[in-house]
Amino acid sequence: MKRLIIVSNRVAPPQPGRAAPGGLVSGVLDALRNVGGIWFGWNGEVDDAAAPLGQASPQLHPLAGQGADITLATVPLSRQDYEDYYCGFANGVLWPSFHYRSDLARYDPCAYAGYLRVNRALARALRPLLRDGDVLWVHDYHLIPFAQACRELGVTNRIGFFLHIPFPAAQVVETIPPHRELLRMLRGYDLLGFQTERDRLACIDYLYQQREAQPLSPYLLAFGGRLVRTGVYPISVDVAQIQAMAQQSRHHLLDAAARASGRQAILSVDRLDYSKGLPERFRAYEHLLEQRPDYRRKVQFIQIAPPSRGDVATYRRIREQLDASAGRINGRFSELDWLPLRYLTKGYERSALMGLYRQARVGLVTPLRDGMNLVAKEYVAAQNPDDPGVLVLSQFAGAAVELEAALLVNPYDHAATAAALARALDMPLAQRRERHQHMLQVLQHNSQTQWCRHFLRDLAPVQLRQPLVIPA
Ligand code: GDG
Repeated sequence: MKRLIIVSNRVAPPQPGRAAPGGLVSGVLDALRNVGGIWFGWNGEVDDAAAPLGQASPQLHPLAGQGADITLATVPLSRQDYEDYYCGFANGVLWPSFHYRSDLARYDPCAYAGYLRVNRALARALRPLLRDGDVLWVHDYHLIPFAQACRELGVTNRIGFFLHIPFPAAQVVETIPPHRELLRMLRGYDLLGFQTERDRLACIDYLYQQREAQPLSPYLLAFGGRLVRTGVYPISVDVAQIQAMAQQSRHHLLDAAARASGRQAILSVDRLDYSKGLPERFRAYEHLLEQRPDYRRKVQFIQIAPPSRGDVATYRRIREQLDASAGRINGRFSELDWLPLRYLTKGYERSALMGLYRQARVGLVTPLRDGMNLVAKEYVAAQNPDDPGVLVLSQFAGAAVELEAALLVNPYDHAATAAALARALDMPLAQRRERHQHMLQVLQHNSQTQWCRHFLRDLAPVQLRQPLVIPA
């Protein structure tokens, strides 16, 4: 059986006694558990004393208790590499640009050079661990050049790439100064996987416009003299695991505040990121309280927002903006016995979070752009099917393609979002059940297991009926 080699920016395995992992990690482990292999990437540590990643050899740790033989192979990053590759180019340029926020991108040629340097160094570090027949699955925008770097070292194994974030329209990609050189490096992959058809089409459209690739069939490209397949694989969640966690959660975080008062909870959970639409969402809630005084005291909005990427300046700014906005809303509407908004900038244990989802009458998930958004799927999975809550979901999240039975909103339209909130709060039980059942069926059909299975199936060599001449 072939080994699977997962390559991701961060290797973050579950720790004994710590919170159960989120969708990406559990999806990756699910894939590895079936065949065994290696999970390779950064260990999350920044080593101030180290020189930029050069000849680093990965630290190897077996991952116990998984059934198959799984090894974690990790490297630390030097301060310079962390600043250039991670903060500077990946999160300073690619993340904002791919989320249609070119205005927030700060391009620095040195950071881009660092991004390429780290990708090459990671490929060199992995190379000695590879065996013939290993299949490589590379994750996300940090690692666009990774396959090309492997090819330059003589690696001929199958290599697939999955983009977790949106692929934007060609004109937006073109705002990234080295876009051509960068995206040309995708030709090192055998399979390019996306969350939605919209993302897949945007990518091939860009490659055709740049004359980098030509279509051979709807899903096959001739790209740099190689045959490259494309496909759509919506990431999902483990419904049974979430149901069990939500039911068993002993952390009834809402009990004290909500149960006593009978207030309905509106819940949002996001990494503190400008793509998640928090200021717009706060504005929508404020609009609801302004226009509909009858809801005051009857609802409570809980926003959980663990900070992330605090070393990137744009993330510090969004935090300041939200502190001010939360203060204004609570200042305007609070009563001695009612706090309209609970804004919590810290993380919670996963099982507690699933319990909280189940108790919230409304799940409010309104990113301005999102590859998929697992919170939306987790919220649906965690509900009590007999008395489910209502999902209010941004039309710009990848999840909206599958979860069309949610109340879909344009997050830039705060009045419409406020109206959807009111509709969700008032929705009769029969309609809540019908919508929830529809969404649950979708999650059971497009499961987390299917995400892995379909990607790996399509990464197998393409069987052609007749030899193909691939244009150079
Ligand atoms: C990227 C793409 C795509 C959040 N707060 C806590 C916590 N979380 C967990 C959630 C969820 C995960 O973090 C967030 O996942 P998302 O999908 O919502 O967003 P990104 O982090 O931006 O992920 C996204 C995803 O990749 C997968 O492909 O869906 O579009 O941007 O699982 O539950 N978990 C715990 N405590 C918290 O306080 N334990």
